[in-house]
Amino acid sequence: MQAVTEYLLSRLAGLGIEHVFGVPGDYNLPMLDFVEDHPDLQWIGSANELNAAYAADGYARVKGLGALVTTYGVGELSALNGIAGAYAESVPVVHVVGAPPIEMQRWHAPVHHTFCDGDFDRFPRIAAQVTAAQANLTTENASDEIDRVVEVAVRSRKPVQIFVPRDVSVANVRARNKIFNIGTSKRADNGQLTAFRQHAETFLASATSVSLLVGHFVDRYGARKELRWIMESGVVWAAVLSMAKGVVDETDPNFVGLYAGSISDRTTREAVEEADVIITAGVLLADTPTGGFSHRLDPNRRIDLGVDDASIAGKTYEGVPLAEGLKAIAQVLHAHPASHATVFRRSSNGKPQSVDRPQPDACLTPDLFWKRLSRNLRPRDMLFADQGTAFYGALNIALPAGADLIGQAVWASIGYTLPATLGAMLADPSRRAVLVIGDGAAQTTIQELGTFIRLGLKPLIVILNNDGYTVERAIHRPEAAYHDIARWNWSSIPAAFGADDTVRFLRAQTNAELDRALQVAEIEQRLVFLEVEMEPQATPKFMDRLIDSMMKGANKSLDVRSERQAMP
Ligand SMILES: Cc1ncc(C[n+]2csc(CCOP(=O)(O)OP(=O)(O)O)c2C)c(N)n1
Ligand SMILES: [Mg+2]
Repeated sequence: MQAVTEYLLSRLAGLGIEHVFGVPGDYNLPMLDFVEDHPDLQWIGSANELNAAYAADGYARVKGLGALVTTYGVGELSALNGIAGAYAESVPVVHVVGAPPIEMQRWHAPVHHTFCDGDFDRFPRIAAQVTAAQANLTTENASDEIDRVVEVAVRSRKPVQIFVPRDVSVANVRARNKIFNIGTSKRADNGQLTAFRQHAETFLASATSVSLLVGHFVDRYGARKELRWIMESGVVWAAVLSMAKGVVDETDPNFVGLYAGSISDRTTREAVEEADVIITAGVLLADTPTGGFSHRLDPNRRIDLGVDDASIAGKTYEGVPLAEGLKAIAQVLHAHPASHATVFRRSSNGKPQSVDRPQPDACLTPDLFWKRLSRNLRPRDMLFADQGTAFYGALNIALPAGADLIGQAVWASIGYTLPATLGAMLADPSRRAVLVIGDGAAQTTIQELGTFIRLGLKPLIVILNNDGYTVERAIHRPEAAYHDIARWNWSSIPAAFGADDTVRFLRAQTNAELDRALQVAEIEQRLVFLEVEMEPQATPKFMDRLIDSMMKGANKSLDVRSERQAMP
């Protein structure tokens, strides 16, 4: 026998979780005792529940699963935006909520953190809207329900919620030894898979050029290995959508850049759209990643590899999981490589466009900043870029091999990346983390800086201080006061969050200052907090193109309907 919480924690630890994020409350305190005493788990107290959810999301993106514990009502609702973001971006997070004791719930008692109307189903109803599965534990159902929802999280790559009444959390259940494997997806239908491979073979036989457009599901469903195998064939030109930047090795000669519909670089766009066969792998063709639905991917020339099925020019093969689909394509391409095109020939090198040569004393612009920062990135770095000018600047740089860009391209909640960086660093301490976040976004989640300092983590954190909400200025009435924010003294922020000499503060306003600051950061052994000042209306060129295209796209609700895909 073991306590319900012990059982739950053994499940999480068995799936590779080593850190649990969250905020205590009287309904979850007995659970936290078990976390505290667990030999393989470390409690990471967060400044608030939203940050905990973001941190668990960042952790899950690197480790495959994340977890947080909050209290009833006040705690879980504070986490809700982070949980919904995990859903939108397909990140498996287990959200455990300490709930009032089960007898209180049965009496409909007017207890704290409720509306005192006896409705204990209200918050589970909310959770059902933003999670793939929910469980209300009782002593009778606890082990079955824990297994059921954790399995949903792992298989669907979506968040789940588990309500654990305080008394149930310490009650005994029978232990079991069921094993889950992260990375498992639905089993392939062998007949369908064979039919798909044969069709792909004939479909590709006469193609002299093949493009491959990669989306984030390739990462979420653990299919990077199969993708690399395709790249090794040397006969496809690969591009990524913004949600998948870093999934293809950008130093590969056949990597052709970021595809975002009409706002892509011309060479990238032509390589993707004009190939004889266009293969899409695990893509989500949402508005921002497609430059406002401006993608042109001829359905008749397409092979689409979805999460659970694949299709060729509209003919669908059910039961072909993404990794299997990629493997089948790799087999076909490796069997007849000579018949397809070879190395991609770049007219303007296929990589992001260069920007003007910087003047040392000139004020920094986003494009100059990113050009300089990208020189400092190393293989396997984790680069985080928050919504705002940061994310759109980051999309336009070339990443070193094995480096990843982490951000929220679709949910796009400002402030996400600061706690997500914390989570990701704990998930893989061997990788360096570089975070670039706007002043507006940072003001929403900056409290988690205290946790970095408390844990002795040493990322490079860059605050882009452009005096407010620059991306919003670019969209609508740049001079409006609602784009302004309080002017913080960023140099005193680290001390306010507990730094003594554990943080190095730097500031840069010109190219020369940025150069010096990054040289210092390169050798600094402490957390580096770098404030980069820019003009309030300085925007990355890529973002200008995106906003322009999105505005046009919004006016014509176009062929989106014909492009609408099954969301996994
Ligand atoms: C939680 C949330 N609230 C509001 C928005 C709308 N929004 C998108 S970008 C942005 C401004 C970001 O400002 P900042 O972080 O300073 O970045 P900048 O564009 O100035 O570089 C806002 C308010 C959002 N995406 N998420
Ligand atoms: Mg700003």
